[in-house]
Amino acid sequence: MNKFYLTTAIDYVNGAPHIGHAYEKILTDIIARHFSQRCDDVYFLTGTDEHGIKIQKTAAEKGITPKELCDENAQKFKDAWKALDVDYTKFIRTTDEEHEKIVQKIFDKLLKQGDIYKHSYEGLYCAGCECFLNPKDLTEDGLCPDHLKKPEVVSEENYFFKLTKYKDAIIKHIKENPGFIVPEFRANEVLNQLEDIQDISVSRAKSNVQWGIDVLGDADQSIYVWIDALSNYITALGYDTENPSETFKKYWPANVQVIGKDILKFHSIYWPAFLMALDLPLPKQILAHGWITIDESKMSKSLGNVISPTSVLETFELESPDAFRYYMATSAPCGRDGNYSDDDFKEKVNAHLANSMGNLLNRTLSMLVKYFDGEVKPEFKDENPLAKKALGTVQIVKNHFDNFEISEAGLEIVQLVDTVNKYVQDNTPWTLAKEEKMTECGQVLINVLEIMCIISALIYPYCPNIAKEMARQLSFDLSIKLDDLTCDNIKTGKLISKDEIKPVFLRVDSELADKSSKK
Ligand code: ME8
Repeated sequence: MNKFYLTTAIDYVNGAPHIGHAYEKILTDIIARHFSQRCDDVYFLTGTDEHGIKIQKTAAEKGITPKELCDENAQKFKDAWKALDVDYTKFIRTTDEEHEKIVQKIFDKLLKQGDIYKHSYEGLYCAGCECFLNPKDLTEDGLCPDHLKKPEVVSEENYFFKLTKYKDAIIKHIKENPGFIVPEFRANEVLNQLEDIQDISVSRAKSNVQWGIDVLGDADQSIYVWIDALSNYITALGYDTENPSETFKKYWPANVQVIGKDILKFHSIYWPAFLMALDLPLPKQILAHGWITIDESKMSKSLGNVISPTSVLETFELESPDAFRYYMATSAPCGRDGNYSDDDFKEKVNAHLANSMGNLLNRTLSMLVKYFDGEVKPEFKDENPLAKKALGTVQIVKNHFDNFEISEAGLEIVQLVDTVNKYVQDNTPWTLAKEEKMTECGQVLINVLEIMCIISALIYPYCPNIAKEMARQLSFDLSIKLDDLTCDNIKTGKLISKDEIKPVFLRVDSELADKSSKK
């Protein structure tokens, strides 16, 4: 594997980020960090989707220009990702001049080659989805099933994309590539949707939607959001219809495109069709994650339960985002819906990160200092009974990541921690010390610390700050590739002194959670 290109959905900037947006960016960041431990060249793209009627309306309600609204909110997304240590390579905004220019050229090319044509149309438009809905997909009361709002009847002359021309090729691609849509059970949903697809509108009348990219040579039409939005994945790399950049040639096609289940249709039908029309290869995989609920309820402004990701860090006075990242990533298997609750958060991160993992390192290093003044003697390095399990876990974690089973991989790491904890309980190094079996005692401690090095590497994508602190105390080089991991990580000689030992993760205070639930 010599490069790994991965992308997230780009978020609408008509509001501030919430923990659903954060979930996706954290998942993608974890995948990016994991693959950076397996390959040298990872490119991680995220950004914001800034055009369309929704943004135009929100700006008008606030009495500001759409551009002002976009600038204000795009910054909030960037700030949130910084606070969550989402370490992207590039942040694209669809109002970036470069992006807008290339989208116009893409549209123009498709128009000239006959994939786009003009057509009068009357349809039901949902601003929440930014798309026309099929009457048969509405609820019994005629509402959009996702936004529970009545779509607007729109009658316009628009440009249409010949989606039907690509229907058979897309069906073939999905059937021949069972891993294209992850999780696989969603592929059937897409195949069903493909049954009755029609050509799609790809522009809106300027009289209705002003906040969009102009169609070249037709001042009455704006390019409608999906051609604009989806193209970000290639414009960010410097794609150009005539002269694609070296970066584009190097990274496209994407290895994985991470999106939410609600926008799978756009990514597994529209996007492949646009790419086929541009004669470009399709992304290798599309990962459709589930949605995050709050205390088992759908997050919504009307319920007043929308949580901002940074508010969780503030509520629990967390110094780093690691616990929140770990919690979100392990909240549910990737394609299923997950849930956030303050109590569950507190319980899980205290159990897994503080009591199990942090405590194990702290206790072991403290014993090394107490019994050996922090010194690793050559005779402590012996055959390690935990080696097989630990190196086996590395393989299992890699396999999980190959299938984007991020939650399962996280729980596998915690299981390894449990095994090591059990080894300590079974071998009682404190009793060995009391019995003056000092070599055996030292061996047990070093066997544990060797595995803690492996654990720090495995947990790094989820909890980069905790992992770095663990590695610091173990004098372990975290930049090692997973395939190079061995059970010979601890050097002989002085490892650590008493004042260098610090808890890697402090228990989340239960009083803080109680305070927050009473708010
Ligand atoms: O759909 N839980 O933008 P968006 C998990 N601009 N994920 C959630 C979520 C929740 N509660 N709510 C939203 C758009 N998401 C378009 C995308 S891509 C070319 C254009 C996810 O701001 C959602 O599934 O409505 C999507 O993947 C992302 O957040 C952005 O949603």
